[in-house]
Amino acid sequence: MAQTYTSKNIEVLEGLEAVRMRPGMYIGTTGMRGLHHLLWEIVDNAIDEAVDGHATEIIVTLHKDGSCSVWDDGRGVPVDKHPTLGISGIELIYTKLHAGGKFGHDSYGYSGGLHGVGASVVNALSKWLTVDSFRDWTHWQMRFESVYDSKDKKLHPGKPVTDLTRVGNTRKRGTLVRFMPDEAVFEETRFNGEVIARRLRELAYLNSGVRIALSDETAAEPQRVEYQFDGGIADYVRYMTADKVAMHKEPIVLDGKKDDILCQVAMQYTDAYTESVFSYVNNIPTVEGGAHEVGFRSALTKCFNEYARRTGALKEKDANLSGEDFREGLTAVLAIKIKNPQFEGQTKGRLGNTEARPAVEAIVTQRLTEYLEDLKNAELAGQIIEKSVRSAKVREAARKAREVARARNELEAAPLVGKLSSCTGRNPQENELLIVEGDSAGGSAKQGRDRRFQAVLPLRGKPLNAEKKRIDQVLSNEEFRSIITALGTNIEEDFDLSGLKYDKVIILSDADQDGAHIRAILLTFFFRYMRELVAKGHVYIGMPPLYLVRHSSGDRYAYTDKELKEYTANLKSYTVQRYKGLGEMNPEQLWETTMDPARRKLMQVTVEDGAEAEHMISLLMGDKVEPRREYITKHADFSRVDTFDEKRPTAQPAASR
Ligand code: 2B7
Repeated sequence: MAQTYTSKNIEVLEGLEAVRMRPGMYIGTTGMRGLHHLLWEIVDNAIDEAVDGHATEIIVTLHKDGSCSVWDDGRGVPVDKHPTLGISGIELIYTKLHAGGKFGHDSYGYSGGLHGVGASVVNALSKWLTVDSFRDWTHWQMRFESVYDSKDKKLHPGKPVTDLTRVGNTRKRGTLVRFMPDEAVFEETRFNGEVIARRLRELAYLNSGVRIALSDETAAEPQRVEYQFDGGIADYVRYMTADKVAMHKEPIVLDGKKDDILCQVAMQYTDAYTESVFSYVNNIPTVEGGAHEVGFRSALTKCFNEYARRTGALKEKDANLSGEDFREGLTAVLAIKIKNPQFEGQTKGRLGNTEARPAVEAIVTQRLTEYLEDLKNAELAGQIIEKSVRSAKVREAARKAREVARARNELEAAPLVGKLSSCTGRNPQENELLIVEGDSAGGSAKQGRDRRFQAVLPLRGKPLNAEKKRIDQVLSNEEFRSIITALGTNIEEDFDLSGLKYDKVIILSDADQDGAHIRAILLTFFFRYMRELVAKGHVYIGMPPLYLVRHSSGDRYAYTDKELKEYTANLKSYTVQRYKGLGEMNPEQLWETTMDPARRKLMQVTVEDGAEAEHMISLLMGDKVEPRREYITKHADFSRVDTFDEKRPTAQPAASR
């Protein structure tokens, strides 16, 4: 990865050619993620300019020709010649690897760049790129292209094809960068407006006051969204708790700076039973946590325990409450800025800088202590302590109950008999569990499946809403118990992925509102109690077809209304059968349409955007019915659901066996 790539290598590979040769080293992948990474690199520069106090607005535009541009109203990229290199600031930034980036000077204090690459990488991976700098009443422009040289038979990426040109006078100030991702590099070059809007909104929360707009000109109807949150991460927390019952109206805000580490916290308590802490480092989500989260958690535990003793809620003889108890019902955003972030872990989502722990701990301890000492806050503080004491009692009771259950081996025995139809294959990596809504569809799935690798677990009725139950109630629910037992991973702090018996856990529910609700409940359960299962990409949603088109040339299944239109566009006499539920299909049809790995459509559920998932869960599962109904009718599911293509050549249709 980028870490092992030293400046020595760069010299050997000379400039931007190196980026072309190994794009993955700089942007991770050449798939959708990598494509968007290009945009984030440019947006990062605009954000830096804004956070530094020179720009107030950023506009991202998706153009009809497939290119993308970013505007900020900052100082404009410098155009004067570099004293020793003899080229303009623009040329330097866009053609020299790492200029101004990770290895360069730090004109900006805290750089984000997950891979430490800059604008030059974007240029290297683009067909063309233009930079307009509006500075000192002058509009400057320069254009770069990836050009093929017939003499040396080589592609030269990111070459200047114009001089730095004085376009004319201007009253504007700012920078406009427009680029066209090269389809020779990327598997897919179409930007996803939703992904971009979501990230821009996140950036708007994390950088309070900055106005960030997205203008999508690629759609039939041009669309524009604009985000600006003067309350910053406090607004973000409010957004996430919007449909929960909050204990207090205003999120608690704590911030400070220590040893060059800037730290901001916003937190709010609700009547939920789970905790939702989201952390960021230099605007990058740290989904795997790290030193800063550890510091935050220990400060919280320490401060509240001290406060509980000082106010007499905890007696001398009492043991301290555990951190978990103080985090029950907590929704929090922790955002820090640090000079040389070290991202570690499987998805580079964990902060490794050990110095972040004591710094964050000190800042939060100091600020939270001040907050608790303020008499204005005494009532809320008391409520939080009370709630935490209750939580500790319940947790202790649940732990005892679980121990008893474990001793009786209850989780392994009775409820499953006759429900789960396991598969014959013994390799968990090849096996999948189909969780099927309803007994009748469950029956068809059992008959239609390939029993060598497909296990079926039918669900009777609706499992209870995991969002609103305590762990002991979830554990006593038969539907959830059978899922936990079938998967073999256990839950929460006992969760152990190595016990997983199925590589894919596939939810099969009807394509109606009830089906959507059941799906949402199951996803919530996985998200809350087996988050790693979701994070590691084991959870999928099976998509049953909506229609069967019968025609003399053969029958065809349509999975969307769009497909139906396409399939029937040139047909003369045909009939359309609409499927309302999985139960309407016979075993063979169910296999063909929804279970056969070669033909089915699966969506992989990911939790890249935990905060967004959090908001959607509270919408889907919360007490307020109206927003939920609206949401379900508008969207299919929570979180980011990616379409997923798969190939499993070993599987045979049930009918042919
Ligand atoms: C580290 C490099 C990339 N840069 C500057 C100054 C302003 C500035 C930029 C920018 C993205 C798309 C619109 C500094 C910093 C280069 O040096 S980059 N604005 N905006 C940007 O790229 N937006 C700058 C000191 C004095 N004057 C200008």
